[in-house]
Amino acid sequence: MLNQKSSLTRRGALAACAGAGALGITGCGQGREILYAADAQIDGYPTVEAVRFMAARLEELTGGRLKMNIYPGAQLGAEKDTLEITIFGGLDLNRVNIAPLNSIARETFIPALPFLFKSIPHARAAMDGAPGQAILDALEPHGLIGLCYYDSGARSFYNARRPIHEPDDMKGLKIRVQNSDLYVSLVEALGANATPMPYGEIYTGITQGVIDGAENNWPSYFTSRHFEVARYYTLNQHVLAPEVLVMSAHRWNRLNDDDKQAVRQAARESVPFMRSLWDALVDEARETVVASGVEVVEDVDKSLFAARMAPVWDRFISTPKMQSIVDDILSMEEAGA
Ligand code: GTR
Repeated sequence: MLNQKSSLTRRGALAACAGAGALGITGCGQGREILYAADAQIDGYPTVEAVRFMAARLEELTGGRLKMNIYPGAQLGAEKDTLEITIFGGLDLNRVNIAPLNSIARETFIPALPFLFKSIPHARAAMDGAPGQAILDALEPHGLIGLCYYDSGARSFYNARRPIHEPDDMKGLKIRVQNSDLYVSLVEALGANATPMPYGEIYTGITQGVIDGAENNWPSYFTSRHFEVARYYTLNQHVLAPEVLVMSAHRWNRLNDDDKQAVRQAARESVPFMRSLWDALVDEARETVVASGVEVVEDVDKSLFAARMAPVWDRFISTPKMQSIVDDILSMEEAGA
């Protein structure tokens, strides 16, 4: 764990390197170029390991010229803040959930629409295909290059108060959400109170009663240790939105064409690697959490949650372009994706 002093020193180093890059001075790090990457998840989490895998491939593909330094565990700040830094060019790469991108490009609302994807294969096919690419492309005018998606499974509600069997059980609960209007709407649609808050503050928030619970996938619920303090988990699976790896357009625009291709290739190759780690961690998380005695509500009528959350679709699909991406995603499911 970094203390505040070393964290500040590291920030200073980052700023100096970014500044050097902006002046066209390469080789911040003995003749090599270093790309700085952030992740809010802890070291060892599949997204962090995937970016490490990418770093190794990038080094190989560029004959050791492009290296990466990866800072996991929100050492450089919460996702919302590191994204701003990435847009300004103070960070080169950032692995984030799609939710904090919602306030940057509205197309990113699409994968977070409740009950959009019918299955994990459907979500993977849509994100790997044309709809996913259209959403990544929408980031570019906002200073971010979308490189690839990683899995994030299904998000479900957990809390410290009571088991949730149906939407009405959510009434009055204070539920932490990511920094996204869509997530606020999802939770309010169930009659609960939505509290946007950084990921790193949830554990204490629950122990202190500032919030009653949150929502996330099995691996996050497990690795964040939220399951220790929020002992009711309901598999209502309202959102199957992915993680995203983005690069600062400032840095991207200074790469030559070969290096751009190497970055894209290394990112692409890290996706199947991430998914194999992910699938294994989902199983491990579920087993460990269940063994710890958490009350898991599996028998839940998802259609009741879907019906309550349905108005969110109309509210957040705000352009014909967005509607057409949504239609493409839905047709992929019909085609048996
Ligand atoms: C996790 C995701 C993190 C972060 C977190 C959250 O599933 O991997 O990047 O977005 O959720 O809820 O803040």
